[in-house]
Amino acid sequence: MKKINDLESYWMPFTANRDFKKDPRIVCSAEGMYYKSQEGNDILDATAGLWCVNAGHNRKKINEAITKQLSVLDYAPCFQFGHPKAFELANRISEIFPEGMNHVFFTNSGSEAVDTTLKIALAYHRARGKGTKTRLIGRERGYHGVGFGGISVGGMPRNRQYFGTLLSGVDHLPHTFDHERNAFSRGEPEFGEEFADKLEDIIALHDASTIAAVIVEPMAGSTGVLPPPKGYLKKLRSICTKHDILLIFDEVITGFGRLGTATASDYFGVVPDIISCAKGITNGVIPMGGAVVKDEIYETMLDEADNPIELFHGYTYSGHPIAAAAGLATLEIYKEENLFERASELSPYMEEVAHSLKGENHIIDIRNIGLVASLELMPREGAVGSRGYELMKRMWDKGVMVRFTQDTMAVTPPLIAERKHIDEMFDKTREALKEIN
Ligand code: PXG
Repeated sequence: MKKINDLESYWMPFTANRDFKKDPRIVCSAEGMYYKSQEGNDILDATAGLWCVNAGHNRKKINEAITKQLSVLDYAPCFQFGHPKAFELANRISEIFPEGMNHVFFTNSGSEAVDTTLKIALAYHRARGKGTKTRLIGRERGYHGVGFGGISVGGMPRNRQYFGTLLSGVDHLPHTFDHERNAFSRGEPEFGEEFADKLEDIIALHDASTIAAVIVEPMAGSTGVLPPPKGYLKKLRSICTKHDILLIFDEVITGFGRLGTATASDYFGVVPDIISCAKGITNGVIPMGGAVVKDEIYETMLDEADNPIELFHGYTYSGHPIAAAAGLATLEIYKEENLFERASELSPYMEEVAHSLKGENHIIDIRNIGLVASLELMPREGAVGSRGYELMKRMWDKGVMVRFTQDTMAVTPPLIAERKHIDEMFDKTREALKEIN
């Protein structure tokens, strides 16, 4: 009989299961900026969970809102019926999202939020008599979750190569990473606005009458933190407008304060047509996501759709009352504690500390924007990712949780972080860098 230990049954996501189960890293509780490991060690959360616990762990206000909601209304369908909290949360999100984006379609995750934005874009063009506009344009090195829509427009090869032919009618912009010209940039890199011109080439090839939407992360996160070059997003916006193509910002990471503003759209002063969000919407406590659309899209769908049900799309748990209650409490915390401003105030400090690691062992680039910093290590010959993986494990042993994509480390702490936490993260990184070959 196969020997099964008590870790074997759980097939862990995006994890080297074999390696993990030999030497597991398990957390059992969390408070504020710290997890507690199974062994009882404090583990500083340098990743806000997975870019989601923006208000820090174990927030009483959220816990109480959830507990209260459970005893008032545990579940209610949102197909053809409704409940107050979903409407209330949509209103609160509209207030902090860009002007003129006042309609929210709820999902349960970022992946679902992304697929929802793509479906809305297609249905919208069709409703307004432009049913030939069906192509979707993503970007190399883009991450848009793991649904078939998201991996089709996404540009991380491993997330695509195992899964067949994906959606047809998809093309990709080039990524904006330009190590030679932009290494060790602070904030938006100086060079690369012209990468947006490639959109004109794609449009010339396919014709605008066949293109529904362009989807990009305003700041690419999962692929190793790539802030957009100066002027790049504005250029994408103006090309999309010129050709009647919708611009979708995937703000699953950037939404709710990561750059020190409610949205990256706010931060960069560029307003897309649709925004996907998730993660920080509920502080990661209860799964939830959303697609937020411009008024014109919602109104066109309601006026022009060929059926009283304007959009044949939705999830059993869209607008779930417990998630909505968690979302409302989370947004209140962000507001009461000025957490977005706080992140903005802390980010120059994090920038300084992060860039002070220039010259350390293995470091070939350092990037940052908002409360995000990344350190890129020189990959080992023939073993891309192995140095990063080892550093991540070292950091765990030193009591800091960090995320690596191959050899790039991302530091994305909760927005409640203080200077001492930033110091701890980077001091331990400096130490660990000296210890690995
Ligand atoms: N879009 C973007 C831009 C994301 O970053 C998703 C969609 C998918 O969200 P869900 O909720 O379906 O996972 C994401 C998720 C990392 C990391 O280490 C990032 C994500 C998830 C897990 C790890 O960078 N982002």
